[in-house]
Amino acid sequence: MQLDFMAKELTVKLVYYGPALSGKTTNLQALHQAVKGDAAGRLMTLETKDDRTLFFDLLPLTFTDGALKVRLKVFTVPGQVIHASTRRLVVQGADGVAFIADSRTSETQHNAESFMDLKENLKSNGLTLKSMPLIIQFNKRDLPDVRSDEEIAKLASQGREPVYLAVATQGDGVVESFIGLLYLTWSALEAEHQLSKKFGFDGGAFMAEVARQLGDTRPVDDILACCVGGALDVLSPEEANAE
Ligand SMILES: Nc1nc2c(ncn2[C@@H]2O[C@H](COP(=O)(O)OP(=O)(O)O)[C@@H](O)[C@H]2O)c(=O)[nH]1
Ligand SMILES: [Mg+2]
Repeated sequence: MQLDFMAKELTVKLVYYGPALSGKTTNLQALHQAVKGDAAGRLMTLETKDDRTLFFDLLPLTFTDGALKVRLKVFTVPGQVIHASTRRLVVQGADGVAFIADSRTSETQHNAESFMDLKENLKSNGLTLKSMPLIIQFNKRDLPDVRSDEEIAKLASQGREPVYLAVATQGDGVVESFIGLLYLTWSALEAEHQLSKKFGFDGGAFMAEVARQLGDTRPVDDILACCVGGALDVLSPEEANAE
């Protein structure tokens, strides 16, 4: 997080992580398309001809609640094994992470490897998985041979992270995942920096504004309730740093 006190501007870094081809870039494209009005900047994506992310994608989004201007920089990482050093760079200074898993049973191993890789890369940046606001999205629910809803619900019930189901190519679950991630991230930043007290920043109004700009007019609580497991609780800084 970067805070410009004079300009009352907060810059938050969100990272979409996951194995190659799980749908990270597609999530950003769907978010970009969902934005109503001029909250979104240009989606910068660097793709090779086989449509794999070469470096990273960056989607800038800007929202305000009146008291504070919040710039969200949403990044993706390249999933291929050879881009390990790039992934380490991209997670540097991340305030929140969405892990995009491929739901197909054939991809279970790749998901697990990527999750371990995330853990390692956070560690090498002095961050821990436990203290990082994190949501998990099981994408590609439209394909055959995916892990069943029951299986994912069971997995979700075993972990702390909120879990979402998605078909990113159709935009399903994309905004819900993003709102869940933003909620967790904002709650963690609030716990650490007391933004509401310092700036009169209204987190609830801010979340509602973001959802509205993404074309989702439901009450924020209803959007947050779309997760199929895990909890949208935030650990206190003390809890997060405890071993
Ligand atoms: N069937 C299906 N294909 C998807 C879905 N999400 C992404 N894809 C496809 O998976 C491929 C890789 O997606 P991409 O977003 O580039 O993956 P990334 O490597 O994680 O950035 C592309 O061909 C997408 O169209 C989905 O929900 N369902
Ligand atoms: Mg990509």
